[in-house]
Amino acid sequence: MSRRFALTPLLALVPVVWLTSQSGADLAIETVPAAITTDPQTLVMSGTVTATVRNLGAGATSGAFQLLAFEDRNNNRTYEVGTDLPLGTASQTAGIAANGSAAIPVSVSGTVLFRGNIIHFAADSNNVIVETNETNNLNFTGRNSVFTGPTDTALNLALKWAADTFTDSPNARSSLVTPTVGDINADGTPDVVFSTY
Ligand SMILES: [Ca+2]
Ligand SMILES: [Ca+2]
Ligand SMILES: [Ca+2]
Repeated sequence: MSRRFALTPLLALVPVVWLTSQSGADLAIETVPAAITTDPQTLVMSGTVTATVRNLGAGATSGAFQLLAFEDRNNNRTYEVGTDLPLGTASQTAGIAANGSAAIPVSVSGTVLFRGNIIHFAADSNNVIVETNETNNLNFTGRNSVFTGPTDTALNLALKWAADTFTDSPNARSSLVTPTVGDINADGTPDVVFSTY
């Protein structure tokens, strides 16, 4: 009899542990806003932006989790309280099915270091969803930015003006001042003004 009573509490714990580890959810941020409105003078970022979170796993999420937007001030691509700047959080209360996604709006507010700075988003920032991969929950603005240079970067120099063809003082070889640009004769075309000797 004493052996039967000893096993009962142990068996009651087993299903709880099994269900949690077998949920199979895996949150990842699929898309983030291309840009977030920032006042160029005050550097205050504001507005509502939307990030899309996808469940890459084979199991649905259960329970609410938090989405965090922040400025990564120590550039380590993770959020540290007291170091990084939190800009806003949103709660996703509905579950996300396997391979399903949710567009989550986040109200952001804060003064960033400079206009256009990269903003990070972290899914399940409060770490309540057990996932098969906990290392892919971040994404950030500008990630898909690419540099598009001119198709032909070769310099094709051409002589625009020659001093000896000037109407005034074609024999002058030096200038006293830094050339100034202005539309002197109001014809809509900028003029270059300087004195020579
Ligand atoms: Ca994940
Ligand atoms: Ca950080
Ligand atoms: Ca998690």
